[in-house]
Amino acid sequence: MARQYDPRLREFADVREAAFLDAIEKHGKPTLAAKALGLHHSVVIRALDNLEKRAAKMGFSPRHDMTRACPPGFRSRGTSTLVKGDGTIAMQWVKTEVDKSQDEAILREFAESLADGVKALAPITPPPEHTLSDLLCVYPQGDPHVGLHSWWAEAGEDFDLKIAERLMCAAIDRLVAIAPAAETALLLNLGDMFHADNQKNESQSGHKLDVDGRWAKVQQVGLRAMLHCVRRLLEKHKRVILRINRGNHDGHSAYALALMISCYFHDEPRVEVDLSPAVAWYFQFGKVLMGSTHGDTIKGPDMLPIMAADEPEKWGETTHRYWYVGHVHHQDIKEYRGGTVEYFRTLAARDAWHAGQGYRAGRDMRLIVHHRIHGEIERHRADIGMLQEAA
Ligand SMILES: [Mn+2]
Repeated sequence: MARQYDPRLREFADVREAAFLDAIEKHGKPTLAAKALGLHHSVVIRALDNLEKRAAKMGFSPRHDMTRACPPGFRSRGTSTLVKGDGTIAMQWVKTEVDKSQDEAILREFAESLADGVKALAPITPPPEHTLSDLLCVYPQGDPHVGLHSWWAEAGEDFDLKIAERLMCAAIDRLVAIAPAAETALLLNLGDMFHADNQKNESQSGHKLDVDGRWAKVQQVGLRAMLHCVRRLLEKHKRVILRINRGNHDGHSAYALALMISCYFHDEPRVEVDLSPAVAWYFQFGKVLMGSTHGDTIKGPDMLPIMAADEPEKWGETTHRYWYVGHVHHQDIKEYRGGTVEYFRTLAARDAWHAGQGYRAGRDMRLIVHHRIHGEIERHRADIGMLQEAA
């Protein structure tokens, strides 16, 4: 008589064994099933014998009255059956033990799940197909102050780590969406990326700061937000330049952040992270020369003469000159002989101290588009209200 296989064995079968069980059900006998599959019958029988042995280890062997399978991670250590005089079962003990052979698999799966959210170097973003080589998009990030904590009842506005990250990302999302397909983009952080430079939660001059989260956590959020911004720019622009100016709040952390991002994009030639530690930074694009600094050391009226002194050749080659500056948290553009100096607003809320001092500036982020010959030709704006609605 042909061997019978219990259909409940499917629960323990792999794909191949399940196919053998299906074929036996269809053709009646293992020999016929093997023939239909083009295999020798010993192959099918050996595979299903193995399946029965494996199921028995798990406590399932109906031919031996073992029908209580063990939970995952356990295996049967044996069963004791009390059989009555008429042959029926009066009682059965199913003894289980931890299946050590599955320990490693379970641990491995757990270890892999730990790494779910972790990515190593930057994934490659495919470059955009068409870009305009005469255009440059500048995305100035005015004083993000990641880590600042404000309470609306005291400061009139709420601000914390989550809000900071959401606003930075939403602003870039909106501005990149409306940006022209310029070949080159400059992500220009104007300083004070971080509210506090260390665990002491003090400014460089020793003033106590209102900080949300531990320093390490703030660093992680800042890095994550900046990586989002760079990757978003890579979708639209062929070449992305990142400059992070150091501010009066983050003299050390700002530079560490630039280093981290340069390592992250080590294998991505489309990203250039500027690692100059200089306070004044210059960038030439055709007839356009721009300078950037946080603004706590050099003052506006001195900036254009300093540019001419620092970069006499670039000064001579260009006709459109701009300074992009942060620090004051409000909008201010002034034209001087030779160029303009522009201070930018921030997306960050004011803290309790600034609220008390009467600071009430608007909050937004800009995108400024330059032409290689004609200088600034258009600009766009993401207002805080739009970003709060979108979030
Ligand atoms: Mn600031």
